Amino acid sequence: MVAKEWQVSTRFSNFLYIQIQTKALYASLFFPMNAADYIAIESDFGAHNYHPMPVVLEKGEGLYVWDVDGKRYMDFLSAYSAVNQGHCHPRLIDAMLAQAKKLTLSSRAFHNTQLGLAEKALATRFHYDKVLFMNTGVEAGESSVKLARKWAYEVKGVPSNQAEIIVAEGNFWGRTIAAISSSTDPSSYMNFGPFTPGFTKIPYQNLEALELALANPKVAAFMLEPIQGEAGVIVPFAGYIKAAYELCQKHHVLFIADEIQTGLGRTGAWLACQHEGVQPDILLLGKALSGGFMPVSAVLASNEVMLTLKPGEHGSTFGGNPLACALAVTALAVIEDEKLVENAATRGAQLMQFLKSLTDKTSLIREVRGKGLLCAIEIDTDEESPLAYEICLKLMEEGLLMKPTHGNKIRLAPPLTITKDQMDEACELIEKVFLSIN
Ligand code: IF1
Repeated sequence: MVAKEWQVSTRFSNFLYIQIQTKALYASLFFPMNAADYIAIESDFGAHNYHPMPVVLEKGEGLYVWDVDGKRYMDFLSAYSAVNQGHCHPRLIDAMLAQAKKLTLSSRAFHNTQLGLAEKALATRFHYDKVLFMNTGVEAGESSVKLARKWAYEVKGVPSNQAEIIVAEGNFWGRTIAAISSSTDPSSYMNFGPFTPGFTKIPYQNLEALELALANPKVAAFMLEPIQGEAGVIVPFAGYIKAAYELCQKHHVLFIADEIQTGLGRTGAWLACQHEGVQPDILLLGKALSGGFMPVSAVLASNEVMLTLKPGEHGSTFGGNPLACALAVTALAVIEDEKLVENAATRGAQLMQFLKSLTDKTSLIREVRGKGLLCAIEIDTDEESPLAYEICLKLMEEGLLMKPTHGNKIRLAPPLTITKDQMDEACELIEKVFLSIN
Protein backbone atom coordinates (compact mmCIF):
# COMPACT_ATOMS: atom_id res chain seq x y z
CA MET A 1 0.00 0.00 0.00
CA VAL A 2 1.52 3.38 -0.97
CA ALA A 3 1.91 6.20 1.59
CA LYS A 4 -1.19 8.15 0.43
CA GLU A 5 -3.63 5.24 0.85
CA TRP A 6 -1.95 4.31 4.13
CA GLN A 7 -2.55 7.83 5.52
CA VAL A 8 -6.25 7.74 4.47
CA SER A 9 -6.84 4.32 6.02
CA THR A 10 -5.03 5.30 9.24
CA ARG A 11 -7.08 8.49 9.50
CA PHE A 12 -10.29 6.54 8.90
CA SER A 13 -9.45 3.92 11.50
CA ASN A 14 -8.61 6.69 14.00
CA PHE A 15 -11.95 8.34 13.22
CA LEU A 16 -13.72 5.02 13.69
CA TYR A 17 -11.93 4.39 17.00
CA ILE A 18 -12.93 7.80 18.34
CA GLN A 19 -16.52 7.26 17.26
CA ILE A 20 -16.64 3.89 19.03
CA GLN A 21 -15.06 5.34 22.17
CA THR A 22 -17.47 8.28 22.13
CA LYS A 23 -20.44 5.99 21.59
CA ALA A 24 -19.23 3.81 24.45
CA LEU A 25 -18.92 6.95 26.58
CA TYR A 26 -22.45 8.14 25.70
CA ALA A 27 -23.77 4.62 26.21
CA SER A 28 -22.19 4.38 29.66
CA LEU A 29 -23.58 7.81 30.56
CA PHE A 30 -27.12 7.09 29.40
CA PHE A 31 -27.15 3.31 29.72
CA PRO A 32 -24.92 2.45 32.69
CA MET A 33 -23.64 -1.12 32.76
CA ASN A 34 -25.59 -3.49 34.95
CA ALA A 35 -24.41 -6.56 36.85
CA ALA A 36 -24.97 -8.84 33.87
CA ASP A 37 -22.82 -6.55 31.69
CA TYR A 38 -19.91 -6.68 34.14
CA ILE A 39 -20.21 -10.45 34.49
CA ALA A 40 -20.35 -10.86 30.70
CA ILE A 41 -17.22 -8.79 30.17
CA GLU A 42 -15.35 -10.86 32.74
CA SER A 43 -16.52 -14.02 31.02
CA ASP A 44 -15.57 -12.77 27.56
CA PHE A 45 -12.13 -11.42 28.42
CA GLY A 46 -11.04 -12.97 31.73
CA ALA A 47 -9.63 -16.35 32.72
CA HIS A 48 -12.33 -18.62 34.08
CA ASN A 49 -10.31 -19.58 37.16
CA TYR A 50 -13.04 -18.72 39.62
CA HIS A 51 -16.79 -19.28 39.91
CA PRO A 52 -17.82 -16.14 41.82
CA MET A 53 -21.18 -15.66 43.50
CA PRO A 54 -23.54 -13.77 41.09
CA VAL A 55 -22.92 -10.31 42.59
CA VAL A 56 -20.88 -7.37 41.27
CA LEU A 57 -19.39 -5.26 44.03
CA GLU A 58 -18.76 -1.57 43.52
CA LYS A 59 -18.05 -0.08 46.96
CA GLY A 60 -16.90 -1.19 50.38
CA GLU A 61 -16.83 0.46 53.78
CA GLY A 62 -16.17 -1.34 57.07
CA LEU A 63 -18.36 -4.44 57.33
CA TYR A 64 -20.39 -3.48 54.29
CA VAL A 65 -20.09 -3.75 50.53
CA TRP A 66 -22.51 -2.45 47.92
CA ASP A 67 -23.24 -3.96 44.51
CA VAL A 68 -23.71 -2.08 41.25
CA ASP A 69 -27.43 -1.82 41.94
CA GLY A 70 -26.78 -0.14 45.27
CA LYS A 71 -27.77 -3.14 47.38
CA ARG A 72 -25.85 -3.36 50.68
CA TYR A 73 -24.38 -6.57 52.05
CA MET A 74 -22.52 -7.61 55.17
CA ASP A 75 -19.24 -9.08 53.92
CA PHE A 76 -18.76 -12.32 55.87
CA LEU A 77 -15.81 -13.42 53.77
CA SER A 78 -13.62 -10.30 54.24
CA ALA A 79 -11.77 -11.04 50.99
CA TYR A 80 -10.51 -14.29 52.55
CA SER A 81 -9.48 -12.45 55.74
CA ALA A 82 -7.61 -9.66 53.96
CA VAL A 83 -9.88 -6.90 55.28
CA ASN A 84 -9.72 -7.61 59.03
CA GLN A 85 -9.73 -3.83 59.52
CA GLY A 86 -12.91 -3.46 57.44
CA HIS A 87 -13.19 -2.34 53.83
CA CYS A 88 -11.44 0.90 52.80
CA HIS A 89 -10.38 1.87 56.30
CA PRO A 90 -9.91 5.69 56.33
CA ARG A 91 -6.56 5.53 58.12
CA LEU A 92 -5.26 3.15 55.48
CA ILE A 93 -6.59 5.39 52.70
CA ASP A 94 -4.80 8.36 54.27
CA ALA A 95 -1.58 6.38 54.75
CA MET A 96 -1.65 5.13 51.17
CA LEU A 97 -2.40 8.56 49.67
CA ALA A 98 0.26 10.30 51.76
CA GLN A 99 2.95 7.81 50.73
CA ALA A 100 1.73 7.55 47.14
CA LYS A 101 2.34 11.28 46.73
CA LYS A 102 5.93 10.87 47.89
CA LEU A 103 7.42 7.56 46.75
CA THR A 104 5.67 4.33 45.82
CA LEU A 105 8.63 2.19 44.81
CA SER A 106 12.37 2.61 45.34
CA SER A 107 13.44 -0.98 44.54
CA ARG A 108 15.75 -2.60 47.08
CA ALA A 109 18.72 -1.30 45.12
CA PHE A 110 18.33 1.74 47.36
CA HIS A 111 17.11 2.29 50.92
CA ASN A 112 13.84 4.07 51.58
CA THR A 113 12.36 5.80 54.62
CA GLN A 114 9.54 3.29 55.22
CA LEU A 115 11.09 -0.20 55.08
CA GLY A 116 13.11 -0.09 58.30
CA LEU A 117 10.19 1.39 60.23
CA ALA A 118 7.90 -1.41 59.04
CA GLU A 119 10.47 -4.12 59.73
CA LYS A 120 10.95 -2.74 63.25
CA ALA A 121 7.18 -2.52 63.84
CA LEU A 122 6.67 -6.17 62.88
CA ALA A 123 9.81 -7.52 64.57
CA THR A 124 8.97 -5.70 67.79
CA ARG A 125 5.32 -6.66 67.90
CA PHE A 126 5.93 -10.38 67.19
CA HIS A 127 9.32 -10.70 68.96
CA TYR A 128 11.58 -11.68 66.06
CA ASP A 129 15.07 -10.52 65.07
CA LYS A 130 14.46 -10.02 61.36
CA VAL A 131 11.64 -9.44 58.83
CA LEU A 132 11.62 -10.19 55.10
CA PHE A 133 8.91 -8.29 53.23
CA MET A 134 7.41 -9.90 50.15
CA ASN A 135 4.13 -9.29 48.33
CA THR A 136 1.68 -12.16 48.09
CA GLY A 137 1.18 -14.79 50.73
CA VAL A 138 2.53 -17.52 48.50
CA GLU A 139 5.73 -15.55 48.04
CA ALA A 140 6.12 -15.53 51.81
CA GLY A 141 5.55 -19.29 51.76
CA GLU A 142 8.10 -19.80 49.00
CA SER A 143 10.58 -17.60 50.87
CA SER A 144 10.11 -19.65 54.05
CA VAL A 145 10.77 -22.88 52.12
CA LYS A 146 14.00 -21.38 50.73
CA LEU A 147 15.02 -20.10 54.18
CA ALA A 148 14.32 -23.45 55.85
CA ARG A 149 16.32 -25.31 53.22
CA LYS A 150 19.25 -22.89 53.41
CA TRP A 151 19.23 -23.11 57.20
CA ALA A 152 19.14 -26.93 56.95
CA TYR A 153 22.22 -27.02 54.71
CA GLU A 154 24.25 -24.26 56.33
CA VAL A 155 23.29 -24.58 60.01
CA LYS A 156 21.78 -28.03 60.65
CA GLY A 157 24.13 -29.80 58.22
CA VAL A 158 21.62 -31.58 56.01
CA PRO A 159 23.34 -32.81 52.81
CA SER A 160 22.88 -30.34 49.95
CA ASN A 161 19.65 -30.56 47.94
CA GLN A 162 18.23 -33.28 50.23
CA ALA A 163 16.19 -31.17 52.69
CA GLU A 164 12.64 -32.34 53.38
CA ILE A 165 9.80 -30.12 54.54
CA ILE A 166 6.89 -31.76 56.32
CA VAL A 167 3.43 -30.42 55.43
CA ALA A 168 -0.05 -31.39 56.57
CA GLU A 169 -2.64 -33.00 54.33
CA GLY A 170 -5.33 -30.43 53.54
CA ASN A 171 -2.83 -27.57 53.57
CA PHE A 172 -3.19 -24.50 51.39
CA TRP A 173 -0.52 -21.88 51.04
CA GLY A 174 -0.97 -20.69 47.47
CA ARG A 175 -0.90 -21.53 43.79
CA THR A 176 2.80 -21.67 42.79
CA ILE A 177 4.43 -24.89 41.65
CA ALA A 178 6.05 -25.47 45.06
CA ALA A 179 2.80 -24.73 46.88
CA ILE A 180 0.77 -27.15 44.77
CA SER A 181 3.60 -29.70 44.94
CA SER A 182 2.93 -29.83 48.68
CA SER A 183 -0.85 -29.94 48.21
CA THR A 184 -3.10 -32.96 48.67
CA ASP A 185 -6.05 -31.25 46.93
CA PRO A 186 -6.43 -32.43 43.31
CA SER A 187 -8.15 -29.16 42.38
CA SER A 188 -4.90 -27.43 43.32
CA TYR A 189 -2.38 -29.77 41.64
CA MET A 190 -4.16 -31.83 38.93
CA ASN A 191 -2.40 -31.51 35.57
CA PHE A 192 0.12 -28.94 36.78
CA GLY A 193 3.03 -31.41 37.17
CA PRO A 194 5.85 -32.22 37.27
CA PHE A 195 6.06 -31.27 40.93
CA THR A 196 8.77 -29.96 43.22
CA PRO A 197 10.33 -32.70 45.38
CA GLY A 198 11.16 -32.33 49.06
CA PHE A 199 7.71 -32.29 50.66
CA THR A 200 6.63 -35.02 53.08
CA LYS A 201 2.86 -35.10 53.61
CA ILE A 202 1.34 -36.26 56.89
CA PRO A 203 -2.20 -36.14 58.31
CA TYR A 204 -3.14 -32.88 60.07
CA GLN A 205 -3.38 -32.97 63.89
CA ASN A 206 -1.66 -36.36 64.05
CA LEU A 207 1.33 -36.24 66.41
CA GLU A 208 2.30 -39.88 65.85
CA ALA A 209 2.64 -39.26 62.11
CA LEU A 210 4.65 -36.11 62.81
CA GLU A 211 7.02 -37.93 65.18
CA LEU A 212 7.56 -40.64 62.56
CA ALA A 213 8.31 -38.08 59.86
CA LEU A 214 10.68 -36.19 62.17
CA ALA A 215 12.85 -39.31 62.51
CA ASN A 216 14.29 -38.38 59.10
CA PRO A 217 17.46 -36.36 59.85
CA LYS A 218 17.06 -34.50 56.57
CA VAL A 219 13.91 -32.70 57.70
CA ALA A 220 14.41 -28.92 57.66
CA ALA A 221 10.97 -27.77 58.79
CA PHE A 222 7.34 -28.53 59.54
CA MET A 223 5.08 -26.00 57.80
CA LEU A 224 1.42 -25.72 58.79
CA GLU A 225 -1.59 -23.47 59.25
CA PRO A 226 -2.60 -23.30 62.95
CA ILE A 227 -6.18 -23.57 61.61
CA GLN A 228 -6.68 -24.89 58.06
CA GLY A 229 -8.74 -22.23 56.33
CA GLU A 230 -9.23 -23.51 52.80
CA ALA A 231 -9.80 -27.04 54.02
CA GLY A 232 -12.91 -25.74 55.77
CA VAL A 233 -11.72 -24.07 59.00
CA ILE A 234 -10.24 -27.22 60.53
CA VAL A 235 -9.40 -26.37 64.14
CA PRO A 236 -6.92 -28.90 65.55
CA PHE A 237 -7.45 -30.46 68.98
CA ALA A 238 -6.31 -28.35 71.94
CA GLY A 239 -2.60 -28.78 72.52
CA TYR A 240 -1.73 -29.96 69.00
CA ILE A 241 0.17 -26.80 68.02
CA LYS A 242 2.22 -26.80 71.24
CA ALA A 243 2.97 -30.52 71.06
CA ALA A 244 3.94 -30.27 67.39
CA TYR A 245 6.20 -27.31 68.14
CA GLU A 246 7.90 -29.21 70.98
CA LEU A 247 8.46 -32.26 68.76
CA CYS A 248 10.11 -29.99 66.19
CA GLN A 249 12.33 -28.45 68.84
CA LYS A 250 13.31 -31.94 70.02
CA HIS A 251 14.37 -32.92 66.48
CA HIS A 252 16.10 -29.61 65.59
CA VAL A 253 13.46 -28.85 62.95
CA LEU A 254 12.04 -25.40 62.22
CA PHE A 255 8.35 -24.84 63.00
CA ILE A 256 6.85 -22.66 60.24
CA ALA A 257 3.41 -21.20 61.03
CA ASP A 258 1.44 -19.97 58.07
CA GLU A 259 -0.68 -17.27 59.73
CA ILE A 260 -1.53 -15.53 56.48
CA GLN A 261 -5.21 -16.20 57.10
CA THR A 262 -5.29 -16.88 60.87
CA GLY A 263 -2.98 -14.05 61.93
CA LEU A 264 -3.45 -10.35 62.72
CA GLY A 265 -6.33 -10.83 65.13
CA ARG A 266 -8.55 -13.12 63.07
CA THR A 267 -8.84 -15.89 65.72
CA GLY A 268 -9.11 -13.59 68.75
CA ALA A 269 -5.35 -13.36 69.32
CA TRP A 270 -2.67 -11.54 67.36
CA LEU A 271 -1.55 -14.96 66.15
CA ALA A 272 -3.43 -18.26 66.33
CA CYS A 273 -0.27 -19.88 67.72
CA GLN A 274 -0.52 -17.59 70.74
CA HIS A 275 -3.62 -19.48 71.94
CA GLU A 276 -1.14 -22.25 72.84
CA GLY A 277 1.77 -20.05 73.81
CA VAL A 278 3.82 -21.04 70.77
CA GLN A 279 6.22 -18.68 69.02
CA PRO A 280 6.97 -20.22 65.60
CA ASP A 281 10.58 -20.35 64.34
CA ILE A 282 9.33 -18.83 61.09
CA LEU A 283 6.10 -16.79 60.95
CA LEU A 284 4.23 -15.99 57.73
CA LEU A 285 1.90 -12.98 57.52
CA GLY A 286 -0.06 -11.52 54.61
CA LYS A 287 -3.58 -10.50 53.55
CA ALA A 288 -4.66 -8.10 56.35
CA LEU A 289 -1.05 -6.92 56.69
CA SER A 290 -2.15 -4.21 54.25
CA GLY A 291 -5.80 -4.16 55.29
CA GLY A 292 -6.75 -5.32 51.81
CA PHE A 293 -5.19 -2.38 49.94
CA MET A 294 -2.43 -4.22 48.08
CA PRO A 295 -0.45 -7.45 48.38
CA VAL A 296 1.89 -7.22 51.37
CA SER A 297 3.38 -10.27 53.05
CA ALA A 298 6.21 -10.87 55.47
CA VAL A 299 8.41 -13.64 56.83
CA LEU A 300 9.65 -13.23 60.41
CA ALA A 301 12.53 -15.25 61.86
CA SER A 302 15.60 -15.23 64.08
CA ASN A 303 19.01 -13.99 62.99
CA GLU A 304 20.19 -17.62 62.83
CA VAL A 305 17.59 -18.38 60.18
CA MET A 306 17.20 -15.07 58.36
CA LEU A 307 20.89 -14.25 58.03
CA THR A 308 21.49 -17.42 56.02
CA LEU A 309 20.17 -15.25 53.17
CA LYS A 310 23.06 -13.22 51.77
CA PRO A 311 22.79 -10.14 49.49
CA GLY A 312 21.63 -11.09 46.03
CA GLU A 313 20.29 -14.53 47.03
CA HIS A 314 16.60 -13.59 47.26
CA GLY A 315 14.39 -10.62 46.46
CA SER A 316 11.44 -9.11 44.67
CA THR A 317 10.78 -5.98 42.62
CA PHE A 318 8.02 -4.75 44.91
CA GLY A 319 9.05 -6.51 48.12
CA GLY A 320 9.30 -3.97 50.92
CA ASN A 321 8.22 -1.04 48.78
CA PRO A 322 7.54 2.23 50.64
CA LEU A 323 3.80 2.15 49.87
CA ALA A 324 3.40 -1.39 51.20
CA CYS A 325 5.46 -0.58 54.29
CA ALA A 326 3.49 2.56 55.08
CA LEU A 327 0.30 0.50 54.80
CA ALA A 328 1.66 -2.33 56.95
CA VAL A 329 2.60 -0.01 59.81
CA THR A 330 -0.84 1.59 59.72
CA ALA A 331 -2.61 -1.76 59.33
CA LEU A 332 -1.00 -2.97 62.58
CA ALA A 333 -1.80 0.32 64.31
CA VAL A 334 -5.47 0.08 63.37
CA ILE A 335 -5.70 -3.44 64.84
CA GLU A 336 -4.03 -2.20 68.03
CA ASP A 337 -5.83 1.13 68.40
CA GLU A 338 -9.30 -0.21 67.62
CA LYS A 339 -8.77 -3.29 69.83
CA LEU A 340 -9.71 -5.55 66.94
CA VAL A 341 -8.03 -8.60 68.52
CA GLU A 342 -10.22 -8.29 71.60
CA ASN A 343 -13.28 -7.60 69.47
CA ALA A 344 -12.61 -10.69 67.37
CA ALA A 345 -12.57 -12.78 70.55
CA THR A 346 -15.78 -11.26 71.91
CA ARG A 347 -17.73 -11.21 68.67
CA GLY A 348 -16.38 -14.65 67.78
CA ALA A 349 -17.77 -16.04 71.04
CA GLN A 350 -21.09 -14.41 70.22
CA LEU A 351 -21.10 -15.97 66.74
CA MET A 352 -20.08 -19.42 67.97
CA GLN A 353 -22.77 -19.38 70.67
CA PHE A 354 -25.35 -18.59 67.99
CA LEU A 355 -24.03 -21.24 65.60
CA LYS A 356 -24.21 -23.91 68.29
CA SER A 357 -27.78 -22.89 69.13
CA LEU A 358 -28.68 -23.01 65.43
CA THR A 359 -27.40 -26.58 65.22
CA ASP A 360 -30.20 -27.58 67.59
CA LYS A 361 -32.84 -25.96 65.37
CA THR A 362 -32.02 -27.46 61.97
CA SER A 363 -30.93 -30.82 60.62
CA LEU A 364 -28.99 -29.13 57.81
CA ILE A 365 -25.87 -28.64 59.93
CA ARG A 366 -23.32 -31.42 60.50
CA GLU A 367 -20.89 -29.33 62.55
CA VAL A 368 -19.99 -25.74 63.41
CA ARG A 369 -16.36 -24.88 64.27
CA GLY A 370 -13.98 -22.00 64.47
CA LYS A 371 -11.91 -19.70 66.61
CA GLY A 372 -12.55 -15.99 67.00
CA LEU A 373 -13.98 -14.65 63.75
CA LEU A 374 -12.79 -17.56 61.61
CA CYS A 375 -15.73 -19.94 61.67
CA ALA A 376 -17.45 -22.45 59.43
CA ILE A 377 -20.77 -24.26 59.15
CA GLU A 378 -20.42 -27.74 57.67
CA ILE A 379 -23.65 -28.65 55.88
CA ASP A 380 -24.73 -32.27 56.33
CA THR A 381 -24.22 -33.30 52.70
CA ASP A 382 -21.35 -34.63 50.59
CA GLU A 383 -18.99 -32.12 48.96
CA GLU A 384 -20.72 -32.48 45.58
CA SER A 385 -24.11 -31.31 46.88
CA PRO A 386 -25.15 -27.81 45.71
CA LEU A 387 -26.99 -27.17 49.00
CA ALA A 388 -24.28 -25.07 50.66
CA TYR A 389 -24.05 -22.88 47.55
CA GLU A 390 -27.85 -22.56 47.45
CA ILE A 391 -27.82 -21.50 51.11
CA CYS A 392 -25.22 -18.87 50.25
CA LEU A 393 -27.44 -17.59 47.43
CA LYS A 394 -30.33 -17.23 49.90
CA LEU A 395 -28.02 -15.50 52.39
CA MET A 396 -27.01 -13.14 49.60
CA GLU A 397 -30.66 -12.28 48.97
CA GLU A 398 -30.91 -11.40 52.67
CA GLY A 399 -27.84 -9.15 52.42
CA LEU A 400 -25.12 -11.47 53.74
CA LEU A 401 -22.15 -12.48 51.60
CA MET A 402 -20.52 -15.85 52.23
CA LYS A 403 -19.17 -18.55 49.93
CA PRO A 404 -18.69 -22.28 50.47
CA THR A 405 -15.24 -23.86 50.49
CA HIS A 406 -14.72 -27.47 49.45
CA GLY A 407 -18.37 -27.88 48.57
CA ASN A 408 -20.28 -28.11 51.84
CA LYS A 409 -18.37 -25.84 54.28
CA ILE A 410 -19.61 -22.27 54.58
CA ARG A 411 -16.90 -19.98 55.96
CA LEU A 412 -17.92 -17.09 58.23
CA ALA A 413 -15.18 -14.49 58.56
CA PRO A 414 -16.48 -10.91 58.87
CA PRO A 415 -14.15 -7.95 59.40
CA LEU A 416 -12.90 -7.78 63.00
CA THR A 417 -14.64 -4.41 63.33
CA ILE A 418 -18.10 -6.00 63.45
CA THR A 419 -20.23 -4.69 66.34
CA LYS A 420 -22.53 -6.65 68.66
CA ASP A 421 -25.63 -5.24 66.97
CA GLN A 422 -24.30 -6.05 63.50
CA MET A 423 -23.52 -9.60 64.62
CA ASP A 424 -27.00 -9.93 66.10
CA GLU A 425 -28.51 -8.79 62.80
CA ALA A 426 -26.35 -11.21 60.83
CA CYS A 427 -27.27 -14.12 63.10
CA GLU A 428 -30.97 -13.32 62.70
CA LEU A 429 -30.58 -13.44 58.92
CA ILE A 430 -28.61 -16.69 59.05
CA GLU A 431 -31.28 -18.30 61.25
CA LYS A 432 -34.05 -17.00 58.96
CA VAL A 433 -32.42 -18.63 55.94
CA PHE A 434 -31.65 -21.96 57.61
CA LEU A 435 -35.15 -22.26 59.09
CA SER A 436 -36.68 -21.40 55.72
CA ILE A 437 -35.14 -24.55 54.25
CA ASN A 438 -36.87 -27.76 55.24
C1 IF1 B 1 -7.15 -18.48 45.91
C2 IF1 B 1 -8.17 -20.33 49.60
C3 IF1 B 1 -8.33 -18.85 51.48
C4 IF1 B 1 -3.88 -18.75 52.47
C5 IF1 B 1 -2.91 -19.23 53.39
C6 IF1 B 1 -1.16 -18.60 51.95
C7 IF1 B 1 -2.06 -18.10 51.02
C8 IF1 B 1 -3.44 -18.18 51.26
C9 IF1 B 1 -3.35 -19.86 54.71
C10 IF1 B 1 -1.52 -17.50 49.74
C11 IF1 B 1 -4.40 -17.64 50.28
C12 IF1 B 1 -6.50 -17.29 49.33
C13 IF1 B 1 -6.05 -17.56 47.92
C14 IF1 B 1 -7.28 -17.52 47.08
C15 IF1 B 1 -8.45 -17.88 47.97
C16 IF1 B 1 -7.94 -17.76 49.37
C17 IF1 B 1 -8.12 -18.97 50.18
F1 IF1 B 1 -9.45 -20.62 49.62
F2 IF1 B 1 -7.65 -20.38 48.43
F3 IF1 B 1 -7.45 -21.07 50.44
F4 IF1 B 1 -8.22 -17.74 52.05
F5 IF1 B 1 -8.65 -19.87 52.23
N1 IF1 B 1 -1.58 -19.16 53.11
N2 IF1 B 1 -5.64 -17.86 50.35
O1 IF1 B 1 -5.21 -18.85 52.76
O2 IF1 B 1 -1.70 -16.11 49.74
O3 IF1 B 1 -0.64 -15.78 47.54
O4 IF1 B 1 -3.12 -15.64 47.75
O5 IF1 B 1 -1.69 -13.87 48.78
O6 IF1 B 1 -6.01 -18.73 45.48
O7 IF1 B 1 -8.19 -18.95 45.45
P1 IF1 B 1 -1.79 -15.32 48.36
